[in-house]
Amino acid sequence: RIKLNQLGYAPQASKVAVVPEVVASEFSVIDTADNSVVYTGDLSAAARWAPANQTVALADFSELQTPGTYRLQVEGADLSDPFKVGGSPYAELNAAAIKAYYYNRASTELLPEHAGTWARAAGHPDTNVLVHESAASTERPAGTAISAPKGWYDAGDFGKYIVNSGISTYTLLAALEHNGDYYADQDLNIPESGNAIPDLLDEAMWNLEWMLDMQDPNDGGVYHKLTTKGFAGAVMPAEGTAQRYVVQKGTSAALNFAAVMATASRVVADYEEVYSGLSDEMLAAAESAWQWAQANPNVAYDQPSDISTGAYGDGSFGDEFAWAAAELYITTGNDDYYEALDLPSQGIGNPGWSYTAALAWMSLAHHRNHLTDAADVSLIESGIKNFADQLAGESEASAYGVALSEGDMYWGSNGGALNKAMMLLQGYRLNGDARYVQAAQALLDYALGRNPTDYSYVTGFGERPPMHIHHRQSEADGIVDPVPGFLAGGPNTDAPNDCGADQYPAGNEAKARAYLDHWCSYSTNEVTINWNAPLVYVSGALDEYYGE
Ligand code: 9MR
Repeated sequence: RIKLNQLGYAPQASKVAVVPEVVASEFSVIDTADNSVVYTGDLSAAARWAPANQTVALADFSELQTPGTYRLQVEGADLSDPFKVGGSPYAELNAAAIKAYYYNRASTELLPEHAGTWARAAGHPDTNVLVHESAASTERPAGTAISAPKGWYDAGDFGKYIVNSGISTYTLLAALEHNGDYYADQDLNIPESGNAIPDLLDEAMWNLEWMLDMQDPNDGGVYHKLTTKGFAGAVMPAEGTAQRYVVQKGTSAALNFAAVMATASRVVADYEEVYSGLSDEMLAAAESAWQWAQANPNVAYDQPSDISTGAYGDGSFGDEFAWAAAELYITTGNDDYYEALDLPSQGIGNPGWSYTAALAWMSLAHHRNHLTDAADVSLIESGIKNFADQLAGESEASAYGVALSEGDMYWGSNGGALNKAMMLLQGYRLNGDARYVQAAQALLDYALGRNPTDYSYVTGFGERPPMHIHHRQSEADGIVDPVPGFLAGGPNTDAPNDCGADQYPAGNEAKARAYLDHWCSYSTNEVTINWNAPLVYVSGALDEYYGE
C-alpha cells in the first residue's frame, strides 16, 4: 500500500507519501472527481528504512495546492486511499484529541448532550481515598481518608498518576500559551463550553483541581498516584468500585506538580475575574512542592508490594528539577530559580514522562523576550535550534522522510513521534524555518497513516483507525466504535507477551510494524493522556499555521 496522511493536507503544507518498492520511477495524482491526472512527479530513489525493514521511495506532491479529493497512482502499487487537499484538515482532529480528555474524566457522569453514544455513568468519586501506609505521616497516618476527586484517568486504566499528569497537563497548557488565538473560540461541547474560559483550559482545569488535592498541605509533599491496589478488569468506570489509595510521596511527583502548578498559575492569571485567587494559590502550591523537593531531593518511587498499578518510576531527578525551576522562574521572575535551573548543563532530548528537561527549554524559548537579565537568551535559542536542526536532519536523511529510527520504537512510540514534532515546532516558532514545519508535518503524517502498518493511529479518524484500543470504556461499553480522538500508543517490542510474541507482525525484525489493534495489546494499543497531549499541540499548531 501507498502510505499517506489519511486526513489530508492544507494547501500550503508539504505533502509526501511513502511508496513501497516498485519498478516505476514516476507517480501521478488523480482527481477522484473525474479520474484526470492533475500532477505527476518523480519518485525518490528507493532506500531502506530500518524500523520497518522495508525499502521505499517517496512521492513529493507539495506543489499540488488546488483543493480537491485525490488518489496517488504508481504503477505496480495499489491506488492510494483518497485524501483531501484544502480547508483545515486537522480542526476536527484537534477538537477530538482534546475531547478525549473529557471522555476520560473521573468522578462525573458523561451526559448524552456532550458525549453522544459514549454517554456513561459517573465513576470514581474519589471523595473517600485512603492514605496508603507507604504515604503515612504524623498528620495523616495510614488509613486517613482524604478527598481528591476529578482528574483524568491516565490511560486505558482508571489510575490517576501525578508524574504522567505532569507532561500531559503542561503540554495542553503550552498549546494554549503558544497558540492562544486558535483555542480562544473553540467549541468542544463539554459541560463548561460557553463560559468565559477557552474550552481547552476548562478541560485542563478538571485535572488541575485534582492535582491540587494530591498535595499534603502539612508539608508540601505530593502523592505519587491515586489508584486501586490492582488494575480493574475491562469494566465501565462506575463498576470499578474497589478502594482507592494515595501512594507514597516522591521527588518526581513534587517536581512535576511544581512545574505544572507554576505554569498553570500564569495561564489562569489571565482569567482572574473568573478564577479569583487561584493563580496565587497555584503558585504557593508550586513553591511549597519545590521546597519539599529541596528537602527530599532523592526519593524515588518504590512500588509497595501490595500495589500493582502503573509505576511511573524514575530515579533521575535532574531534568525534573530543571523543569520545575524553569517554570517557577518564568512565573515569578525570581533569579534564584534561574540559578537552580543551571541551564548550561541541561541537554535537550525528546520529552517524555520521565524526561522533562526539554519542557524547560520549550517554556524558556516561548517566554524569551520577557525574562530577567539573568537569562542567557542566546543559549536558550541555540539549544532549541540545535535540537530542531538535529531532528530536521534525521527527517531529511530518513528513507521514510520522518525523524524516526529504531530507537524511537519504544512503548508509546506514537506519542514520542508527536513530541518530536512539537519540538520541531519550537524551532519554527523561533526563526520561521520551513524545514522544521515540514519535518513536523511528516511526523503528523506518520501518526495519521504514513507508516508501515497503514493505520491512522487516532480513533475515529482516517480510513483505517484502530478499533480495539486498550481502553476499558471502549472495550466494555458494547459500542462498536471506540471512544474517538485517542492516539494509540504505537508499535514497539517492549512487552510482546501481552498478546503473545507470535501475534505481532515482524517483531524485532521490524519494530515499526510491531503493532496490534487488539484489546490484549496494552503495550502497543493502549491510549494515554501523555500521548494525546502532543497530538493536541501539533494538530492545533499546524492547523493554525496552514488552515483556513
Ligand atoms: O507509558 C509508560 C511506559 O513508558 C512504560 O514503559 C510502561 C511500563 O512501565 O508503562 C507505561 O505507562 C502505563 C502506566 O504505567 C499505567 N497506565 C497506562 C500507561 C500506558 O501503558
